[in-house]
Amino acid sequence: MFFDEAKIYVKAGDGGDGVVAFRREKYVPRGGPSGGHGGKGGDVILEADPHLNTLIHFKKRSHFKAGRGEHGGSKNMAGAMGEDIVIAVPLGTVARHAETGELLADLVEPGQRVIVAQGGRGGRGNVSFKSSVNQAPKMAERGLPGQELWLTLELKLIADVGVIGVPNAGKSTLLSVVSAARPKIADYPFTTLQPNLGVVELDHRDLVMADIPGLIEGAHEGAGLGHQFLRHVERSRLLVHLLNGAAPDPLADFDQINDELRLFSPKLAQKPQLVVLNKIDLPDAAAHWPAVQARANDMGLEALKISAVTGEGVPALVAKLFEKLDDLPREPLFAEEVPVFTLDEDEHYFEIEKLPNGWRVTGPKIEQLAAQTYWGLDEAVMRAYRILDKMGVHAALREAGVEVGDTVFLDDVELEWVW
Ligand SMILES: Nc1nc2c(ncn2[C@@H]2O[C@H](COP(=O)(O)OP(=O)(O)OP(=O)(O)O)[C@@H](O)[C@H]2O)c(=O)[nH]1
Ligand SMILES: [Mg+2]
Repeated sequence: MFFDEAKIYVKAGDGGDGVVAFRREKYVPRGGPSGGHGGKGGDVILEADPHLNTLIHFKKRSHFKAGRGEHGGSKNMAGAMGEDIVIAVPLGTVARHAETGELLADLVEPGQRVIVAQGGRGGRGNVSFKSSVNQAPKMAERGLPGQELWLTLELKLIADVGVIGVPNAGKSTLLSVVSAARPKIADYPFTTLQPNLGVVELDHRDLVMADIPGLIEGAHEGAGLGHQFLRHVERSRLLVHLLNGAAPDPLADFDQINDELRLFSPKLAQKPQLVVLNKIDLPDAAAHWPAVQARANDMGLEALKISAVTGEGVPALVAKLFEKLDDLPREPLFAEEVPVFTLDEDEHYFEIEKLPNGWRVTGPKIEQLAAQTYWGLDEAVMRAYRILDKMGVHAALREAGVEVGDTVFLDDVELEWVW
């Protein structure tokens, strides 16, 4: 398969901070809590856009950031949500986490959207921490950072037209004259070792044509090279069956290749075929034409004759390809992999590390707590300690040998241990 590739950096918006505030009312010395929530940060979204054909636009721009959530207001006002950013990609784009390789999105439907980086949650204002025992909480949460990561984007180009035939039929020559592709061409079999793809244009429309290595008897069992590449044309909508007009018996080749297709995959054998006799510039090839045409007609197939070298019949072939494709539905691309967005498996998991000057605790929940807590507010700190206790962090630290007065880093927040 042919890939177009790009690497981009995405950063979702940070969540806005929650606020500590109290109502001021006439005759009421101290009103209830009224600190609003911070807004959620914007998400980074990929959207499949049918008007795009390549990933080339990411050469110009490779960094994308969504908006941050606003902080909460004092009068119970929630902060505004950060704005999402929508990145348009062509159909057939697969997005992976650049470091882990994890599949994040496989965009196949026009307009399909997938969130690839989640905006951070807004922090809760002190309204949320009011309880029967604490009518006036002096604590709130800070917003969480938005996810940020590098993505690799790969575009799987699916050929609309697959050119099949025996070695030396002139498949690569044909591709080279109808597209900008420059495949290797030579007068011996198996010149083509890898599929070549080219874009064929006509009146502002385009189609993708694939030229694969030549097929021989036994191809379905792995003889020659064609076998591994038949999959490549399995998704194409139309096959051009190219016959080598210079061969002693092009029709025998034709039958042979059709047998191989059937044996490899019935689905492939049923694909619409256009029978094309090549090398018609040679007298021997021209002599084969009436028989080829008759056979194709018997099978209900259309036949054309061309010379890829002189160009005779080539424009008619190109026009025919576009005409045929107009009537053939696009296959849904592929559903081998389902898009998933996984969160960290065990969010309570943490690790303790001994540093020369203290200790460091890390883990997904620890990271969240460190970012979320207003470390200057006693009540917020007490709450954080309670959560750490429930998670078993205290016990683990004690076991590791932490003593009162030691320095403990919660992710990157420095604390003096007081337990
Ligand atoms: N006279 C004549 N020769 C042609 C024509 N088309 C291709 N050839 C020649 O046929 C030979 C094989 O051409 P390729 O395009 O490499 O054939 P292929 O089908 O890609 O071959 P493999 O990659 O080996 O399967 C080359 O020497 C071409 O110049 C044609 O229309 N007329
Ligand atoms: Mg070739």
